[in-house]
Amino acid sequence: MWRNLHPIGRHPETNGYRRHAWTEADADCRAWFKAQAESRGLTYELDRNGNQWAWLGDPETGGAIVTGSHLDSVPDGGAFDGPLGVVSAFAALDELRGRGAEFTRPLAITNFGDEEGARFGLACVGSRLTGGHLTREQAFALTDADGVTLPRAMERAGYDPEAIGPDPDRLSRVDAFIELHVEQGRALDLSGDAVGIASAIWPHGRWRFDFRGEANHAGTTRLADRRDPMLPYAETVLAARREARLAGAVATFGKIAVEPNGVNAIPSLVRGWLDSRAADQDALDRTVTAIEKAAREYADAHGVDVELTRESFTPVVDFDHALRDELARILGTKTPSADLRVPVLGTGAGHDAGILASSVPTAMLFVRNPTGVSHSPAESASEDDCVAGVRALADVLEGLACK
Ligand code: HGY
Ligand code: MN
Ligand code: MN
Repeated sequence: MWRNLHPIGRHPETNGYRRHAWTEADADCRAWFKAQAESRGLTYELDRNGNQWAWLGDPETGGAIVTGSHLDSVPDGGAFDGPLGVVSAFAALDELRGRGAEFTRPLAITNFGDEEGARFGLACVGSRLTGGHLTREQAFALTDADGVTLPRAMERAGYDPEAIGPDPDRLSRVDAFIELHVEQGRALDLSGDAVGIASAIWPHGRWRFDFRGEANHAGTTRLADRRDPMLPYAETVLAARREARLAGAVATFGKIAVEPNGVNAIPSLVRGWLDSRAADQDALDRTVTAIEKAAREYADAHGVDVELTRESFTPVVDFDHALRDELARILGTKTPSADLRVPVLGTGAGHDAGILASSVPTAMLFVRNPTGVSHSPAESASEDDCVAGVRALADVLEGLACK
């Protein structure tokens, strides 16, 4: 499975993945998912928001246990973020069939679309639409860097954008959603464990800073006469690091767009995107407020205007305690290798399980990432740890959905 998913959307020079929503690479990943589902005799289904479901048993029965993740990536992302959860779900089903497990309720494996928001800027579009956290109007207004709107992109990929919307009936038939994901951090590497259980997801968001100055000639304009938006942008990036450190948060300016983007032209506009996260809402609010205040002061000092727009936000997710503890019980007792202790850990990374947590009980399993590096071609996980993850997921699914 891994080998025939691996080459899809990988860039030959960087070896990073460019599996962005509703592109050809995304279509190829979706074709892979459909083939895996059908080769196992599962009932393949596409929901109104373009999320893919592979069913064992009749979803109408209700009480389904669902597991899966996403297949899309950030620009030049790694191989594991998302795909490990989907591949492990199919592999865990294979393992359970090998054990002769008898399912007492429906099981579904899912691929949630556009989790990374790499193309349209909003994270978890597929699960947000399904969970009713994104209205049609908001979704229809999403636009990529080339001005293509989400509905146009969906249409070009052969999907009907008119169908999108909340799907409460579907979610009412789900008893629990479990997402296995490569850890995006080093907690398991430091604790020496192959698998962990998620406790919470930090509140996190994305804000766009638009610094508007005055385009002019780079060679003939006196320094005193400039209104250069690049300067307050640069000072704001340094302020973001300072304020995050003070608040014990994280803040990243990882994306910038400059107009007209000419070497010999003072920019008219510099757009910078801030990603900020913190263990609690108060620390996040303090960080972003301080960065915004600094940005306005710097902009004023350079005669530049600045506008701030919040493009994406996910409040803190405290995963369902009963389900979390049930996973710990199952893994603590069922896992054959007694040395597989399963620590419970928080994360700063967003996930579909976080979005769906407000609709159904959700939980996450993390697989050790030996360097913690993610959102990079260098992202890795050992085969042994990935197998331990599949076994743990199989144990959890057996404990929740089988006799
Ligand atoms: O940004 C995140 O935390 C996730 O990878 N979408
Ligand atoms: Mn990611
Ligand atoms: Mn992910």
